Amino acid sequence: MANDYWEKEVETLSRDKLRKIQLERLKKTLVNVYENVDFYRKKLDDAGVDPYNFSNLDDVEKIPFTTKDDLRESYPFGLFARSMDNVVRIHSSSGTTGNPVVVGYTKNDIAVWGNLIARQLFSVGVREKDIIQNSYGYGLFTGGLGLHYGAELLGSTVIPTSGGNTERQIKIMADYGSTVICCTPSYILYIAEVGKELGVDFSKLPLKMAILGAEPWTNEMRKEIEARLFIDAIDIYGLSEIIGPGVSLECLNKSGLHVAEDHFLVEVIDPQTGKILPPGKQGELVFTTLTKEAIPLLRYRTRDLSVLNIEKCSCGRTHGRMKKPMGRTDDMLIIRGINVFPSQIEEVLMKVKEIEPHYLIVVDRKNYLDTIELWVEVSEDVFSEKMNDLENFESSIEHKLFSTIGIKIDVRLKEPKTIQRSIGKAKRVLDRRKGETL
Ligand code: DLL
Repeated sequence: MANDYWEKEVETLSRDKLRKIQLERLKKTLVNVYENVDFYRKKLDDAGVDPYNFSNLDDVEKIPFTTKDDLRESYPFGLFARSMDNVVRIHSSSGTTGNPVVVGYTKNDIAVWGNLIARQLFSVGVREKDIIQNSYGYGLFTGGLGLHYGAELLGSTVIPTSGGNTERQIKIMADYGSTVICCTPSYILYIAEVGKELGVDFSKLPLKMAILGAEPWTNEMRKEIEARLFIDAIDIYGLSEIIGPGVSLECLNKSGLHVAEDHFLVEVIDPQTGKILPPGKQGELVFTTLTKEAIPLLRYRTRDLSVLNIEKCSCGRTHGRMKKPMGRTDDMLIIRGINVFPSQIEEVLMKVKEIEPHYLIVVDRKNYLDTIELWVEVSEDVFSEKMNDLENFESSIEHKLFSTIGIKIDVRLKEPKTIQRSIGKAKRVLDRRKGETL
């Protein structure tokens, strides 16, 4: 079934043809931003890039990067290449500090986005008969509305539940027979937990798939989710700046997320030097939009870390795959000089059978020294069973963490349901060095 295509020709283009299309579209994008966005006219002039004579895709490295700060500094509409007469939708993503990033869409941008999502959902076997419970937040966040229109275009039935009200979500899932759910990986775990409390047997529900993203999650977490809900868990990636969800999606092989390369030019760069890295090397993802009209971005630095693979996939698709993003350059914790990613900790943790997939990494500085604690819940049974032996259990996890990551992390086992649950993006790190509080 998944060997059917929504747009076979585009999805299976040879790399050569794909590059030709990318070059044509990049040329148009360069002219669009040069003629309509002061910021880019200056940037391209300064870099000596002539948008009217751009003839080689490899010259992309001459184009300057765009950063989140550039977007924040041009708040709200400074990077728009179209007037408001042509912009039909606004979304924004709120950072914790500074101005939010604001993005706009023309009618065509919305149509392209919907088609992309439809193509991606189709690629994992979603069809007209499916009932999609869309539990991504509706509103300024791109998740809810972004998936909504693509799912409708595909012809599936969409239930726009948005996030939250978890008991109602479960009732709807059971009563309306949702076959697919879209939400964050942390929220589906919460749904599983509440469902269990309500006595729901997920193996008896029609639910068969979850489209999970908007935050990093490991393959170990995937196994946990699939086992608890008796479903396939598929990774979806995207960011507001580039379009929202729909930048890439895994196929059923679950071996990398296919980037919609006819709409986005993807590069992986060395975050320190800015140099392009070859496929197979880990670095920062950089995207250039190739068809966006309202707010096209050139070489946008995502800060997300991944690895590219441009080999043809056994699903038949030729669009390159990005490895599950393992985190962001700015998520990296530096603990007494050692670099640690939350995803490394999650990977080790999820292999320990007795613990629950709810954790928080607490970083602090005491007497000028960085400290790192891992708060993790254990199930009710384990908590009472191992009550006398918790210390030993903690040390055994500490040992596992040390042998994989090379740093001493103090494990604090917590009673069930003491770590905050999330309905959207989970907060996995509490960095008290930055003054963060619970
Ligand atoms: O999170 C868009 C989205 C909605 C993606 C629904 C998938 C599903 P932002 O709020 O702008 O947009 O956040 C974008 O979230 O740069 C990554 O750091 C992170 N992120 C998104 N998807 C994934 C994923 C949406 N599958 C930021 N794995 C990105 C890891 C992800 N990180």
